[in-house]
This record gives sequence, C-alpha cells and structure tokens, in this order.
Amino acid sequence: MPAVVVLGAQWGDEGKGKATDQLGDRTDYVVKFNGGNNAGHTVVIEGEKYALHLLPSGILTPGVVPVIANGVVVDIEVLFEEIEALEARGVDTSRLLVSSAAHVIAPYHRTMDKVTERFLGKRRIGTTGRGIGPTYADKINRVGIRVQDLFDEKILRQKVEGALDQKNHLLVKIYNRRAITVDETVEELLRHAERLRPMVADTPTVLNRALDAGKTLVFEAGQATMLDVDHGTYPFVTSSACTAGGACTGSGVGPTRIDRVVAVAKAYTTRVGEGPFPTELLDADGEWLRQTGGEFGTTTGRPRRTGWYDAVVVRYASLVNGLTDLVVTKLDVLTGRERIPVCVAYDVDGRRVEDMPVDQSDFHHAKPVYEYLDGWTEDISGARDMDDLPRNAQRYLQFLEDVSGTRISSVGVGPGREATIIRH
Ligand code: 2SA
Ligand code: GDP
Ligand code: MG
Repeated sequence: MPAVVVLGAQWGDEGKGKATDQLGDRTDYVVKFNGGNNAGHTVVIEGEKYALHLLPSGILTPGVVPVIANGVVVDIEVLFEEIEALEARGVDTSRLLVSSAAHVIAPYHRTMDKVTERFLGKRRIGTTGRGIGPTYADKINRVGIRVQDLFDEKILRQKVEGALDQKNHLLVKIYNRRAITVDETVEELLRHAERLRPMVADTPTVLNRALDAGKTLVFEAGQATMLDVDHGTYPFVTSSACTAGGACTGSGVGPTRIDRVVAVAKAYTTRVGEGPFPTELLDADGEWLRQTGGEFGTTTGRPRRTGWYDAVVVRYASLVNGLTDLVVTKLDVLTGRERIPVCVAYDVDGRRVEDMPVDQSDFHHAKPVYEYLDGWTEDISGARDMDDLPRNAQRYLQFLEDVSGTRISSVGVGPGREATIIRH
C-alpha cells in the first residue's frame, strides 16, 4: 500500500487519528494536507493520551516523517507550542517537514474568525475560532501569506500591508474594533521564523521522490466529507477540501499515485458546530451517546451533537471519495443498547430518498427512515477478531456494510491502539 488516504466519512472526530497512528509502523511519511489547528485527533498509546491539533498523527511513531503539506493553514505559534509539548513528553519531532507553499494564519485571521461569527449571530457556522476560514479566504483571494514569505521581511511587510488594508477597513468601520498594525503582525509572524527555517521543504518533490523510491505514504485528512467546502453541508462546512481529491491538491501528489482511500466512520454519528444533522438525538439517548462516547471536542471541548448511524451519509462518502475501505470505530460505545436504529434513507416532505439530496433545503427537511437492529450486552473491548464479537454485534456490522457501500476492513472497540479488529 504505497499511498493511502485516511479521511472522515461523517462530520469529523470519527477516530482518524487512531486509524492513521495504526498504519504508523508500516508507513514512512504521514502527510496532513488540509485544515489547520481546528483539527483534534486523540491518540491513546499504552494508556497515554496525546491530543494533536496541527501536527500529523504520524509524529507519534518513531521513524515516520510527518509532513505539513501545502494545503494546510499553519499557525506558527501553535506549531511550536505543540512541538514543545510533545518534546517535553519525549516525542522526537525533529523529522517534521513544512511546505514552503502552505499558508500562514496571522493574528488578524483569528480576529476576523471571531468577529464574523459574532456578527452572523443566529446564522453563525460554529467555527473553532482558530482563523481557518479567513486564512483560506485570503488564499483564494490571493492576498495570503505563505511560509516562504517569512524569510524575506520586506516582502512579508508588503503582503501584510495589502491584507490589512482590507481587514482594517472592515474591523474599524463595520465591526467597531481597533485597527491591527503591520508591526504587531510582522513581529508575531517572525517570532519563530529561524526555528521554522530548517523544517521548510519543497514537499511535492519530497513526496513524489519518496513514492519513486518505494516508500509508503499516508495522507491524513482533517475534518470530514460532510464538512468539505465543496461536498459538505455548505455553508455549514470548514473552508478546505477534506475529501480524497484534497489529498492530491493539498500535497502535490497526483491521483494516479493513490492506491487506497480509507474512510473512518463511527458506529453512530456526531457533529460539532451548526448545520443540518438528520439523525440528531435531542433526548436522553443523545445525552447517553455523548457521555458514553466521551463526545466533547478535542480542540475546543465543545459538547458534540450526537445521533444514530446515517447510512445515506456514508454511502455519499463512498461516492465522492471513491472509497476502497471503511473503518468503523467506537462499536464498544453501543454496548448495552437493546435496539439500535440505523438510518437507511430519508423522508423528504413525504418522499423516500435513498441518496444525499443535492438541494440544501431538502437536506434540512430530511427525516431519518430507520431500521432497527438488536443490540448486545457483552463487553466487546477485548475482541480482536470478528468471531470474538457477540452475534448481534456481528450482524450490526454486516448491516452497516450492506447499507454503506464499502467493505469494512477494520473495527474499533476501544480508544487504545490495540483495541482494534482487523478484518482480512
Ligand atoms: P472551522 O473552525 O472554520 O474549521 O469551523 C467550520 C466548521 O467545521 C467544524 N469543524 C470540526 N468538526 C469536528 N471536529 C473538528 N475538530 C475538533 C475536534 C473540534 C473541536 O476534533 O474535536 O474541538 O471543537 C472540527 N474542526 C472544524 C466546526 O465545528 C464548524 O462546524
Ligand atoms: P479524529 O478527529 O477523527 O482523529 O477523532 P478525535 O480524536 O477527535 O475523536 C475520536 C475519539 O474517539 C478520540 O477520543 C479517540 O481516542 C476515541 N476513539 C477512537 N476509536 C475508538 C474506539 O473504537 N472506541 C472508543 N471507545 N473510542 C475510540
Ligand atoms: Mg477530531
């Protein structure tokens, strides 16, 4: 498996970090290709918990080269905070590479993210407030700051001035805030430039040469299919390409070089932030899933919205990502339920709909059509083989596979690295 993409099939937090970490000992490079420190991956190794935001999960495996590729937006302050925190716990971060073409999150991007959300009021997106959207907006608007700009102060100043002209107009005239100065911005951006310099690389060349030499690459997506700026529940999405195609544009590795596309899906569904969510449970069952599954944001601590498994969503993820494998996580969380509903289609204003509605209003009106499966009560956290699972847990997985459109190749039964069933 020379090049594998690992991405989220739902609205994020499916356990991509754990899935990527597990491929670690067979991987040479782990490449983060989208998003920034809005991501939150929790990986548990021998009982030790690591929460990663900006750094790829591969950083935890000795020998792996972690790469922050061109499609990522980088908050330099956060990058060094994470590096220092990991180094203090004995993790070697010295192999990290950062693309010279990645865009940089400036202080004014964080400010714009927060004030825009406040301004939107009821129409807010529920962002993580990390400046992600405004940084991608500047990239598309061609007024962004890239990693390479940090090594030429004259150019950096010119670019910051250009970007701030627009921002300050909005901040002062519309949002009633103080203007942000070029000096304070440049000072923050340059604070760690010399420490960053040795990590900066021409990552498209590095990655393609690595493939030429027979190395193995894992592309780790942040967020998920339903948060993708093109294919997700727009406008309630993040601002990057979280789907399989994003691995190519976000890294400079062409689609013909990708061998497998693995999506991770929880055995139920969660979402953080605003936007439609057909199987959402606003009752005691939803609270039970949140508490039992520990569904609180890794980055912001926000309680996640919870609901039953939505096969329409995962079928859609199979379609837009060209999936080869599905990894189902958190099956253990469902232990103890008498009956488990699975959404197999939607009812949209009286019509049964099997595929993801293309019209946003239809998706907002979609009501889940459930089939009910019998649950199990046995503790499954020690299962390491499909045969170790109770019959009803096996049936539940088989049903998910039948309705989701992709073969299940692995199942998570606990947060630890070892708590996994690999299906051959
Ligand atoms: P943003 O900040 O512009 O990317 O927010 C836009 C939407 O994308 C959602 N989003 C996420 N959803 C789930 N998990 C994410 N990462 C963290 C985690 C989230 C946290 O792993 O737990 O800690 O709160 C993530 N990042 C962005 C966000 O909720 C908005 O709906
Ligand atoms: P990511 O953003 O997709 O990497 O996922 P997060 O790390 O934000 O959230 C997934 C959470 O589920 C983390 O706390 C993991 O430790 C945990 N987790 C992953 N797989 C399993 C599993 O199979 N069972 C249980 N109980 N927890 C899991
Ligand atoms: Mg997460």
